[in-house]
Amino acid sequence: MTTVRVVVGGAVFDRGRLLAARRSAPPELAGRWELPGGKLEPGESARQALVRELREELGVEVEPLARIDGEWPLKPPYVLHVWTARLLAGEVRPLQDHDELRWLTPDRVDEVDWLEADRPAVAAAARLLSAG
Ligand code: 9L3
Ligand code: MG
Repeated sequence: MTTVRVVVGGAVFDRGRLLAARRSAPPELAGRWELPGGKLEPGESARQALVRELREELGVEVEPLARIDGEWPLKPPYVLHVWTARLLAGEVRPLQDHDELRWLTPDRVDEVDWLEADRPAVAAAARLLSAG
């Protein structure tokens, strides 16, 4: 039996915009945009992992809000879950694994080349932002 392992991504909202992060590593993903985040560590909840990952990768504190329905396949055994999150404090900086960050209004989320796995969650996040 194989057990799936969860990667959590954050749809980070601030002032009506969604955060997009461009990966700098690994080489096969470099240049593609994602909802920042990473793998759950043993014993961690998705919310805890998201808070830790965004602190490490972006230097900010976020409050996870709600999970976006769905689960998207990554390289086995990983699957992507996405949570909306609110920026609490700090200014995002690409500290790890990213070389550019962009805040996108919901009408402009298609302007960056998202990783395939992230696209459905990005569309859902943009709808949530548009709905206010
Ligand atoms: N991944 C895809 N979309 C995302 C995230 C955060 C991650 N929004 C993929 C990229 C890697 C794997 O999941 O193949 C693990 O991510 P990380 O720990 O390298 O960020
Ligand atoms: Mg990561």
